[in-house]
Amino acid sequence: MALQAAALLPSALSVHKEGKSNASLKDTVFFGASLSDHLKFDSNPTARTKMEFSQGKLSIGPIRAQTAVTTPSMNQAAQEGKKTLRKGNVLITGASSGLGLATAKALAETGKWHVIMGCRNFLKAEKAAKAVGIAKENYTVMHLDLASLDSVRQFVDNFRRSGKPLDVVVCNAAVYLPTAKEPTFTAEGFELSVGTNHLGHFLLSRLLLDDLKQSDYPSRRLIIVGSITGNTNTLAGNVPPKANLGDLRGLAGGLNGINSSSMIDGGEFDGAKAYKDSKVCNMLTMQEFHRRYHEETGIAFASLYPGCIATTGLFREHIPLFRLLFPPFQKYITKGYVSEEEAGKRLAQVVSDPSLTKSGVYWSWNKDSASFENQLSQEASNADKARKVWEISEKLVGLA
Ligand code: LMG
Ligand code: NDP
Ligand code: PMR
Repeated sequence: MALQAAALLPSALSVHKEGKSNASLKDTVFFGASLSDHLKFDSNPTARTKMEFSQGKLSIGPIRAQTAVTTPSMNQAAQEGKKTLRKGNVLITGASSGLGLATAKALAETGKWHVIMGCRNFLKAEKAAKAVGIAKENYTVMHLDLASLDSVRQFVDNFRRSGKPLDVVVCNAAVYLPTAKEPTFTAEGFELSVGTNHLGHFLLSRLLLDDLKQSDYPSRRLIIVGSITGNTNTLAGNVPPKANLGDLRGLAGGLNGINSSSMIDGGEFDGAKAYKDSKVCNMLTMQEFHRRYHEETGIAFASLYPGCIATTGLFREHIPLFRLLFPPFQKYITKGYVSEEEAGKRLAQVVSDPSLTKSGVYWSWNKDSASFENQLSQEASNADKARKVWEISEKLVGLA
């Protein structure tokens, strides 16, 4: 059994494997992370995670994975004796490029995961999966356009009809519109960056929470990708325009640019700020999920900053000069750069590593590529704001 459990550990995801040599305290602080934060371990895990930690790497978690069966509704007790191994099923939104694709590849390669690629462009996703060599049996592309709440609901229906259990959800997709002069809008009329990055994912993850609850997988997780640029306690987060949700008046007004501002704080449209604001919403949502549901469900809720992946499609709307200079700037000046492959391994750790089960955490990696619990900015960790964003968002997406 121990050997089987070891086999479940994705060896490619070892924390220290991709260690970079020239780490310095200065680099790390510049990067918005202090070495003293490195690998702070969970001092107060739930009973569930305690078991996983207390037994170290070959933990209860992976061993219980051996007992899983294909029916999500059957409980653990009913499974005693039926040691059927199944793969974990992980949904990754926006898996057709960049971080999402690299994560899908890293997980699929372990042989322990079936990746559901939730993508707006079906053909692009199929081609991307093939191009990076993900084996056919390890992925399924399903249509999901986060800029349409109907599409989100349709996706959830389709997924349920597939009969697959759902074990981990990764809210990864995003758009960044730094050069837009005027706002554009989702199908329901929300400003596109916040509408896609936050509201689409908010509805998706609220609906899929039920599916995660029904999963018998040992370590169920809901992960929402955050970013350093939404955190004003870092240098990167202080590059203007800075994230600021203000008193949420624009969000409360529906972000439609007609009878309310298209910006959360009620200000003038600024695409770069809208993106950073959306990332703050992502990080706040993760914490509110944790407060509301972790104890009751045992599901781990987490966010992360995977590093600056300066080569992805995220910057497709930026001016060509920026796209040319940004990667060398991040590589040689800030040293915040990571490759898509490395970032994919980091996110894959948050999906499946037995040592990253703690809930309510914003993960980051230091220069040696070791994970640690990072601090969020004041705004991105404000519990009152998290509750308000949650309550307004549920009204906007039709859940309240
Ligand atoms: C807004 O501008 C835009 O208005 C908005 O549309 C959106 O894009 C938003 O956050 C995104 O930014 C904000 C403004 C920040 O941005 C700038 O004007 C910064 C300049 C462009 C930055 C591009 C990054 C890539 C670039 C490169 C630079 C250099 C060189 C590189 C090369 C390679 C080498 C091998 O405005 C400010 O933050 C104001 C302060 C700006 C000055 C920053 C000074 C900080 C110093 C840090 C190091 C910078 C580099 C120095 C160069 C050294 C050369 C060797
Ligand atoms: P990419 O542009 O490569 O990936 C974004 C993905 O989101 C694409 O697959 C895109 O689909 C998808 N997407 C966009 N809009 C929608 C939509 N309406 N419905 C469904 N999918 C959609 O960027 P990255 O890989 O860099 O970004 C991934 C995540 O990482 C984002 O959450 C971003 O905020 C975060 N991040 C990125 C950093 C970086 O430095 N790049 C740093 C910190 C965080 P399509 O392929 O069809 O365009
Ligand atoms: Mg930033 C410590 C350094 C650091 C890091 C880790 C990032 C990450 N950036 C840093 C510093 C700086 N940036 C500095 C000093 C500047 C001024 C020259 C700068 C500028 C800058 C711009 C114009 N940076 C940017 C932009 C973008 O358009 C990107 C952005 O804000 O997207 C929202 C961006 C980013 N810098 C980062 C990261 C990770 C990004 C992009 C991705 C993201 O947050 O999702």
